Amino acid sequence: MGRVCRIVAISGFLNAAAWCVCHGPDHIISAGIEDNFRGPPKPVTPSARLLATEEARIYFKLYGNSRFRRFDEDGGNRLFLTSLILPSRRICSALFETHLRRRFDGRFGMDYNDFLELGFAPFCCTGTHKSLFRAGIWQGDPFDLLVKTLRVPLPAVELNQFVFLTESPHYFDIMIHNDTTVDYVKLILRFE
Ligand SMILES: [Ca+2]
Ligand SMILES: [Ca+2]
Repeated sequence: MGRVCRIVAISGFLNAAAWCVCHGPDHIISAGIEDNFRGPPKPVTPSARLLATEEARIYFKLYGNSRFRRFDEDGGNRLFLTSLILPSRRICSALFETHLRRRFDGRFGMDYNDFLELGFAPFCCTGTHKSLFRAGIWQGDPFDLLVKTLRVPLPAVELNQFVFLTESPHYFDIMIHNDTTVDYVKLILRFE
């Protein structure tokens, strides 16, 4: 079913910035398994562009292949890189979800500077291969919060621009740095 746009009357005037409502079921694209971090580690599938980012090149240079994190893999100072493939359909709404566990107890440790980056590697500021989200993972949380499910709404217009202006396959790239264990990653999409 298509998208429905509603015209809103405010104070007797029609508001041109009408809001739109997505219909149809959720379409889920995921990687990893929702098993609450149960071992053994499961493989990641980073795109070539994600592997070519500056952060990945630094890890390769310093540690070879020994410091890349898989799903459900614990340990400090490991870079998590994986990618999901977007379908060639016009997206109406998008929500990213992941389940994370911090390595330390929050009072002392190196997870304070961990961050999540989402978008299209090499995560430029402009153009189609840009970053859509980058922020600290644990900043502002209570010390005793060690596990959480993180949900990030994403701009559908940016996802559609990438899907329709670049060649397939359309990789949605995910980076998590670098003392945080990852249970799974998921994109919840609805289409127009
Ligand atoms: Ca860290
Ligand atoms: Ca898992």
